Amino acid sequence: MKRMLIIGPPGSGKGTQAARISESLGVVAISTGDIFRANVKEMTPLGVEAKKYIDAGNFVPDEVTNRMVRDRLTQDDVADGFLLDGYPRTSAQVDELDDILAEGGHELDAVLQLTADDDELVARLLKRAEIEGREDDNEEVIRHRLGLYKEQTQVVVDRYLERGIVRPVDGLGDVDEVTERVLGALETPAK
Ligand code: B4P
Repeated sequence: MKRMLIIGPPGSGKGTQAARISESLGVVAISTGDIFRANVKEMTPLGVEAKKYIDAGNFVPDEVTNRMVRDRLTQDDVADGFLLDGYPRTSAQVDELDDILAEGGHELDAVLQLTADDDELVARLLKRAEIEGREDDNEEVIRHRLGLYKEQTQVVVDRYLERGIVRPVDGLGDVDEVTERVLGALETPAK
């Protein structure tokens, strides 16, 4: 399993689990959210552009996001594999990822799908708001992000389900428990 992604609603534990899987399996984890936030912090042109979307809980436009991911996935350190976290989030991003991989003669091996109910997701993100103070972690924006997930990202999961590469993982429970399930899911047949 070399080329993977982790998908799930905001607060489902994508970033948390991606860091652990990356360490366990020795693959490079790439988080689009982290790349955007690093650019916002440095006030690069990309960061200035992205900030207005992120703070409102909206997706950064596909064109901007796709260009950034293309740049990242064509670097040498991912030639042997990667774990994408937070991308693709729209159908257009699925197409772009397919193109990038096909150009290198590759395809996606696995999609880890984390699930959790809305009340748990909101509770986790409000807790993170207290600790990290992220602008996009207030209840109104969180509910908006959850809505966008259902409207635009569920179709991404559906497209991968059609390919039979999705491995659903229950994201409820403590972080270690979920990590065990994620690693176990990579050993079992996909749906
Ligand atoms: P992300 O950074 O992907 O933000 P997120 O959906 O909130 O997920 P994250 O990975 O940070 O949180 P996690 O679930 O691990 O995106 C932020 C924004 O960037 C987007 O809204 C969008 O504007 C933009 N963006 C990013 N990618 C984009 C794309 N492809 N296209 C367009 N725009 C894009 O964890 C959440 C909290 O839960 C943490 O505090 C964690 O500690 C806690 N937690 C995790 N697991 C837990 C567990 N088992 N139990 C209890 N708490 C847990």
